[in-house]
Order: sequence, then C-alpha cells, then structure tokens
Amino acid sequence: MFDPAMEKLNKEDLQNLQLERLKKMVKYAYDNVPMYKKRMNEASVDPTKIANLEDYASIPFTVKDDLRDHYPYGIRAVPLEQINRLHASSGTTGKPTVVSYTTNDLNTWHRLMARTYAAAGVEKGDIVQNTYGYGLFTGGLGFHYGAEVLGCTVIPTATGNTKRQLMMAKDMGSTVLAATPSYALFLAEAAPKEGYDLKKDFKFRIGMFGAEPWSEEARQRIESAFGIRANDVYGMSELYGPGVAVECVHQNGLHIWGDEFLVEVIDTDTGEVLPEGSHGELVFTMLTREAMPLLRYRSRDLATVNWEECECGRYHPRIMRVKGRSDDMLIIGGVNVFPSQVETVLMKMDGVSDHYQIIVDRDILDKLHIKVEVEESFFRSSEYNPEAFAKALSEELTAVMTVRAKIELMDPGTIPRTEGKAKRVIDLRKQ
Ligand code: DLL
Repeated sequence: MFDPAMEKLNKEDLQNLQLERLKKMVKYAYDNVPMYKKRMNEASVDPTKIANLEDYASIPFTVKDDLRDHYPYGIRAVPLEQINRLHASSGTTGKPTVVSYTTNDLNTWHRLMARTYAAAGVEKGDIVQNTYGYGLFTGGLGFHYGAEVLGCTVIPTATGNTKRQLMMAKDMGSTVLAATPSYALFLAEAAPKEGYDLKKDFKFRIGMFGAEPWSEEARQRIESAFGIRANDVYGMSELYGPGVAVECVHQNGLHIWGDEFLVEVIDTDTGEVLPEGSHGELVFTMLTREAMPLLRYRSRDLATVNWEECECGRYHPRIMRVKGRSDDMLIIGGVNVFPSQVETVLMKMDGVSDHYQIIVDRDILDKLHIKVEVEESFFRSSEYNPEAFAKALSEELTAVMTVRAKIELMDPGTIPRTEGKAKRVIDLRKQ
C-alpha cells in the first residue's frame, strides 16, 4: 500500500474521519464560496450544525451547470494567485467547465494517483507508458505525476502516433500501459499489422484503463490479447481527474478513496438518498479540496456502492463497474439500454471486431440501430454469411436485452478509430 495509514482504516474509523472532514468542508465552503453561502442560507442550513449525513442531505446538490455558470475560473474558494493549475473538460456544447487546483490539491491528487497505481499492483521501478492525452484533459498529467510519485519511470507518449507508440513500448520494455480501454483495443489490433507479437515483443504486465465505460468482455479481450491484468480506473475532472476509484488486484469493484471522497447514492429522478447497497447516481463531495470545493456534486454516473471489507483488506467502499451515465441511457421501445450492455452482448460473439457504433435516429426509436464491424479473419473466411450473421446478432440482442435491433454489418477497418475516449453513440437528433 502506498498510504497505509489511510488505506488500512476500518469502516468505522473511515466513516468517522469522513464526518470530521465533512463538517470542516461545509464550513469552509460556506465561508469561502459565495454560491454555497447563498444556497445554505436559502435552504436555512446552519453550516456549523451538520452532525451527521442526514443533516448533510439538506444541502442542495451541485451540478455541472453550476461550474459552467462560473466560467472562466470555476467555483473557487481561494484567490487566483493561489491557483497552481487549471484543467478543463471539453463538454459537448458551449464553454468548457474549468477546474482549478492549489499546490496542496495537486499534491493530494498526485498522491491519490500513486495510491491508485499501487493498489492495482504497479510498483516502484515499473515503466509506465502513458497514452492518455496531455493537456486540458486530466488523464495525461494525472497518470504522469502519480507514476512519478510512486517511483516509476514514465514515458509520456500521450495519445496517438500508434506506430511510434508500439515501437517505444517494445524498445523501452514498458511494463504498464495507461490508456483508455478503446485505445488499448486499438493498439491490440494495430500491433500484429505492424509485425509485432503482442505477447512476445512486449513486457506489459498491468493496464490502467478508464475514462469511459467498458464491459467485462472488453476486459477479457484486452487481457488475453496482451497477456496482462487490465484494471479499471474511474475519475472525473471535477474531482481532480483520474484516481477517484480503482480496482485493486482482486478486481472485484473499484475502491473509492473514502478519506478524500464522500459518496452518496441517489435516485436520479427524485434526488432522494438511497440506502447502502442501492443502485443509483453517484454524488460526490471532496473532503479536503482547497481551490474548488464541491458539495454533493451530481456525477450522472450510475453504480452500486458496497461497504464490505475487500479481500485486499481495504474498507474503502467499492463501486461495481460504472455501466454508464444517466445522460447516455437510451430508451428503446420502453426498455432502458446502456451502450456498455450492447458491448457485452456483441463482444461475446465470435466474428465481431472490437468496433461498433450505436446510431440514435428519430425515425427508428423503437429499435436499436447498430453498426457492427466484422472481424477481419472471419470476414475473409468461407463461413461468413452476412445475412445469417446479422440475423444471429439481432436475435442475441433481442434475447439478452429484450430490445429489437437493426444490425448493419461493416467491413473491417471502416468504423472510425478514436485515440482518446471512444465515440460509441452517434445521436443524429443532436446534429
Ligand atoms: O475521464 C478522468 C479520467 C482519466 C478517468 C483517465 C480515468 C482515467 P472526464 O473527462 O471529466 O474525466 O470524464 C469523466 O468519464 O463521469 C464517467 O462518466 C466517465 N468515466 C471515467 N472513468 C470511467 C470508468 C476523466 N472507469 C466521466 N468507467 C465520468 C466508466 C468512466 N466511466
């Protein structure tokens, strides 16, 4: 463990620490962020009288639009001179949401990332090839500094330039691959074409994959292609970046670092706080953030939180894989569908490549329209019968997910590859 004093806390001690830090944070936000002072006053909340989580639930939620409304410098509790770094997320429309960090915030984040790597089994001396985008996106610098703090050698290749990426991985003997899962699948596809043998030519042993939803089946494909353990890492720019939660070596849910993040689970529609173990929207509070405190921040991500002790000995609560965001959910003929569920069905089928796209079109809302790229060797084999294959895929989706699907088979290599986060859903209604 990188930070045993925090990582070994039992449930009671961890929850006590959370409450103690929470009380201070509420007071800090009230005193230093005009938006929070106004909201607490309006809701008649006395920031000095928060005794438990029920009291805390009387504070209104913070949402992404609150950050947008505070463009350009974001929600801020310190003067600009104390801001050491800014990041921003692109967002789909309008102005980016900007997030800020003091020196202490950066240290906290980098240490959380070091802890995140170590929990996944990465050690001092590992060679980390960091293919996350460097820049306003938090992936690049977050994975970069965390690896340095842990004592690894970092190769900041950043995203793209796949040929050079593969050459460096082989020549440098990289042992850890930090990437979006879709880029890892892309590398796995590109390597043999460039003449590499994924298992013989590379020394990768652990993958640190996140920034987008991915299925268990995608994990199995990545693990068997590279011969590595592929660990899931979760985070978001508003909460520092990556490193909010990670799978330990047991890969049985992602530990949320409870000494820094308080998580509540709410009903997305009503906003009601749900009891422990329920499935719902994750709502986060950062417990020590200086520059940009966020109280009860609605993530829009849906998951279940489990507080049982893990085999690794940690009590830091675990979220089971985040299947998707409430905003990504499609309703097809009355059934709720997440893109990652479609991936689960597709990737179980032989002959399907790693690439697909879900098309949402006003005219065919009663069924899923999915473009599925056929895997190259199957495409060239005499067994390939497009009509029968499309029918089999459509039937499987109907059987597993109870939705009707229109399958459009695509030739190998024709669905555009993305180097950062994959674009799996094309919503024609928004274009
Ligand atoms: O994606 C930070 C990050 C970088 C996380 C690298 C992990 C690795 P944003 O661009 O702000 O930040 O996007 C955050 O991405 O609310 C989720 O919807 C989604 N997301 C992130 N990690 C996962 C994951 C970074 N492991 C948004 N599984 C979040 C599912 C994820 N979804």
